[in-house]
Amino acid sequence: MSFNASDDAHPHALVLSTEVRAALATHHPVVALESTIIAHGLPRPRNLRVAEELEGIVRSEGAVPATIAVLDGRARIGLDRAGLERVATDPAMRKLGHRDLAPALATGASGATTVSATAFLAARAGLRVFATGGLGGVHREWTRTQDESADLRLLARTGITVVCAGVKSILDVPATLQRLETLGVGVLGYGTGRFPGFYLHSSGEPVDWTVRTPEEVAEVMRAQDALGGADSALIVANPVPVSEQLDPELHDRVLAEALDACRERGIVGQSVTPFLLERLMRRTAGASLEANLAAVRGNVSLAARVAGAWTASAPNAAAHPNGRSATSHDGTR
Ligand code: PSU
Ligand code: MN
Repeated sequence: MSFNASDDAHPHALVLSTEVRAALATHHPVVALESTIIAHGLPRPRNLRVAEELEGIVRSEGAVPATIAVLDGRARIGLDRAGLERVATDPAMRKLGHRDLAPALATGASGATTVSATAFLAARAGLRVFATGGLGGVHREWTRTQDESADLRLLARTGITVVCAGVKSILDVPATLQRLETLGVGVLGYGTGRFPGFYLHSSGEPVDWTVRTPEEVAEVMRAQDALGGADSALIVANPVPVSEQLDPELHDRVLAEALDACRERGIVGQSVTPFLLERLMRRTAGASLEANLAAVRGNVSLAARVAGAWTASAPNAAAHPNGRSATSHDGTR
């Protein structure tokens, strides 16, 4: 599939920052960063500082950050300081999954992008590496609510490498891993044979493949391409260090209580994940937030190194041929 700038009703559906566009053109490493964690996953005003810190981590590893969000009906790939500030502070910022992108563009809405929307836009723009905290997945109440994050199906059909600390531990982790297997999404444990547990170093679940360096991740990406192109995602599951994880006993106790509260209040749909994350933060006196941030920082740093290893090993594969024609220039930076 390709969509072309000149014959599209929304000719500038994707707007790349000048810096991101230049990086892609010169095969310089770029890392996509999602914005839902900033707008809806972290408390204000710390969220803006975190957004800037994460971009700084990407830069310190020699890559270009591309935080992704929709502003006034335009999908932005790479935000300037004012854009980041809007994502972090504007109370009208919606939460946009992949399916929300078209209505948001058509109506001129603004919103932060989840993993599903960010991965979609990043791949369309020609980016291959993406960092986040924890993926969405199958919720523990699935048999009653059928709540499975759109992240999973989108990753099943998007060729992007996602560095994350596993899936959020508020989810049914074994069920989510089963779905990833069914959907054909590759999972690599980074330096571990266990799937990470987001706030926790380990979820206790095994992974089938372990890699130990950014170069090894890049080799797997090249092998995807050698097999005819990455048409599903590669998850690099990077655990938070044991020294920075949430106390597992505290985690289990507080999570059980938060899940009860969520059920009692009848919270459903897009509000479930932000509710649970916020509840955990309050009931652990901020300890879950620190573990979440430690995980995200580690993922962003690793993603930048993976992007570097990948552009070094496949210098002409840095841009996706379909993505580039759908993009335009925003005149910043
Ligand atoms: N990782 C975090 N914090 C978050 C999220 C991920 O550390 O807030 C967001 C991501 O944007 C992910 C979303 O896509 O939570 C999942 O929401 P849902 O379960 O409603 O699909
Ligand atoms: Mn959901």
